[in-house]
Amino acid sequence: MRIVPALIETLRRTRHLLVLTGAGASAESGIPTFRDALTGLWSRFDAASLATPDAFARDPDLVWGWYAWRRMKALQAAPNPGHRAIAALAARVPRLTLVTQNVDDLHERAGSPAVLHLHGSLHAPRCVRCARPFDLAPGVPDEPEGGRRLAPPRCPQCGGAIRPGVVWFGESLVPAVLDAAEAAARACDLCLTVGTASLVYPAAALPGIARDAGAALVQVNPSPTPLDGMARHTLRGTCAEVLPALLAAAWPG
Ligand code: BJW
Ligand code: ZN
Repeated sequence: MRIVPALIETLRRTRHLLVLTGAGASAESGIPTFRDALTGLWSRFDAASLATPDAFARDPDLVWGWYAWRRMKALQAAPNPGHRAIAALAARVPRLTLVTQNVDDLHERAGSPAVLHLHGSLHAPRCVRCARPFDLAPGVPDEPEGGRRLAPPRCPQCGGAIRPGVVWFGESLVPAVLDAAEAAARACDLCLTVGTASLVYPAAALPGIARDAGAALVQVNPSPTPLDGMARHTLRGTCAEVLPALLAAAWPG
């Protein structure tokens, strides 16, 4: 992996680094990306058609079962060298804001504090009726490989159905989280996108906001993305190979 001297200089001079991650950041931890084909019970569906309020209203057991299975996969997964390199970057730059579209907690488990989760979390379900958080049983749920349909639990306070605490298509992001991410995009001098297809808004608008405010854009992705024409540097590789190499090139030893 060749990392050009200009990129090393940019990184070393960075005062406020915004890192925006997507599903590719967790791929090497064994969590399929959003656009990978589904397997098992869900092989007839695509992820985008399950991640909607309509899908949950139409068939709550199907959608809750899918999220229970994904929560199990996330709890069984471990952070990869890419997650760890991002946590290590925070010690190298004066300020780092980490914004993720991922609903797993692998950044936190790699040691990144204060992660802005634009699309919520697999681990924070809530009641559809009264919005109170619901306590999941601790530990890894005992889901069969391939998954199963599963009725959502009911809210102990009001009897409403419990839904995953994620942001589905057509739903608004939590305003305070989006505001903080946009403020970081306007304030950063380097925006590093990692493992995102950059197709889903408003997350996909953050690099453009950063660039319009004068930041350099750098992306890590093995495949082409809409940012290719906009990024100052594109590192064609996977997170777990590129990010540790970038860190070592900028701060050897
Ligand atoms: C690797 C790798 C490795 C692989 N290393 N890389 C403006 C224009 C057009 C449409 C809209 C717009 N504004 C809003 C919309 C509508 C919609 C939208 O964006 N639609 C687009 C599809 C066009 N947005 C919304 O509805 C948002 N809400 C909203 O805007 O509210 C106001 C509003 C409502 C209605 C109308 C207008 C405004 C909400 C979006 C919520 C997204 N939620 C999901 C599901 C979360 C829960 C769950 O996980 O189940 O979030 S969708 C899904 O996509 C998930 C992801 O976080 C998100 C982004 O995906 P990501 O991370 O980019 O992953 P992939 O899988 O797509 O790509 C993986 C990438 O990794 C690839 O590039 C690989 O190459 C790469 N890769 N291995 C590095 N090892
Ligand atoms: Zn309730």
